[in-house]
Amino acid sequence: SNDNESHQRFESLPTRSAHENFLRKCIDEILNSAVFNATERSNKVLEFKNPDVLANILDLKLKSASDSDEKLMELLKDTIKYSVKTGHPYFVNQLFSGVDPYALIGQWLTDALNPSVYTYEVSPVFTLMEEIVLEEMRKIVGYENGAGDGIFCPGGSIANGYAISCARYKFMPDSKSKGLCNLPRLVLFTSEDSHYSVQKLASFMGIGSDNVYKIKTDSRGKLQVDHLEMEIQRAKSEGALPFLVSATAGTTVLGAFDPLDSIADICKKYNLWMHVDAAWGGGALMSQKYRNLLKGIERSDSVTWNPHKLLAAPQQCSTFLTRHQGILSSCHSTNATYLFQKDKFYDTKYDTGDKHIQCGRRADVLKFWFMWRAKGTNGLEEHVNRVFENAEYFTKQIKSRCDFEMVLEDPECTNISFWYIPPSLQNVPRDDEFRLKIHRVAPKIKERMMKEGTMMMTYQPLGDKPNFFRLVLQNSALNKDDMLHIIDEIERLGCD
Ligand code: ABU
Repeated sequence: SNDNESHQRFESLPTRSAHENFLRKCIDEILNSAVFNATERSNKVLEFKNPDVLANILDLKLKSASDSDEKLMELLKDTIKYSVKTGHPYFVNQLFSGVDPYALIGQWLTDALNPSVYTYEVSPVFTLMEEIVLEEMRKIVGYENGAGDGIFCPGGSIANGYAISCARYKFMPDSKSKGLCNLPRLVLFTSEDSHYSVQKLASFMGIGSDNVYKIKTDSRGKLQVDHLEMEIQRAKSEGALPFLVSATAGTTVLGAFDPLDSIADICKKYNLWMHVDAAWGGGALMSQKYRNLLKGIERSDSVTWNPHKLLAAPQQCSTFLTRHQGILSSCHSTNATYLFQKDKFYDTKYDTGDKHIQCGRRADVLKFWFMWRAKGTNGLEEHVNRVFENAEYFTKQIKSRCDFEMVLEDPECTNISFWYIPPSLQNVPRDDEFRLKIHRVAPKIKERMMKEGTMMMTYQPLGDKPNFFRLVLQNSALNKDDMLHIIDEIERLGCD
């Protein structure tokens, strides 16, 4: 019986060769199906099934008895088959995509070594590697000699939370021990187009979402500095304590870059912590041609920069950088004596884990470092230039077609927002009925592309704008023919 088999299997653990055989077969399958076939243009991006149907197809239930290697291989194949192929050139749905072979090996090596980066004793290589990479990133941001501090953390939202935490600590160091009682009402400022995590983390940290003052954006999606100043003055007149401005370099939907130099002037004038959420647009710093988009970032107190976005490192690879040496540690350390013993035989300043709010932590640095070494800084610059050039080419092409309309006439980053106007709506008055109908076009085309599995591109409304598509490019394996294919595919799917 199955129960007997699993019992025997448990008692006599498979030999190294049995393990090796299984691992090699799995790795071959993953390479073939999840990497190479998954990125073939002629293959589908996804095999969509509704949740109730997929739940019936997949054998997900956990059991008392163990599964055979053959069964496990079947499960592995099903997992690949029904997962979205985010490395596929026509997965242009999100702020990440692509498969870099070197980064993938770095990712796999991370999993093979399975470290946790909190102490030097268990992660000697990764501790040093993190310091090197973070210092280089700070230099690229423009902090003098790369001085300051930084961490790899789980996602841009958490990195933005670190900014709020460090800024609060800088102005109210007692908050670490005393908590929120006796604090004045703290207010932070961010644009209405900034990432939702700023508000989420402000709530999470007890600042409160009402104390996140949303600053208006202009027609290009950039924070309006005069409104920022008015809101700072309003907060002060209310008796609140303004403490942080979270600017954005590359907004999530429109890809707008806030005017960082002007925001830095305001932060200096009112003595506020300046954070730049460059989770998305930070990659542009690698390019001499495009880094000017972030001019002024070198004056910031802190930066969120996710290499898993524009630089196309695998998920996830997210950093928080600050010019303030030691603040992460002062703000977050608790000196757990079971882990961060001060009487170790090596220099315990390399036990960097206590400056994080996490304890166990993946070595997300390795895949990025390995990819960086494989491409060189010049290769990363070429990658960035390539995705920007594709974005410019795509924009030029849709501007030349009468069935597309731009949301932003001249997008700054590699997200391009546009409406597709199907033939049935091309010669109708632009009234409320038109708006209602155009609002339904992108969801319908999205449904068709997902059901056919040919492409994935997201859509959203924004403010009073009806649903529009957002193409996102960060995979430098795409070329001009792909840009034309994507446009043709929207026309094919929406031609009625
Ligand atoms: N910060 C996550 C962005 C998700 C997306 O719109 O692709």
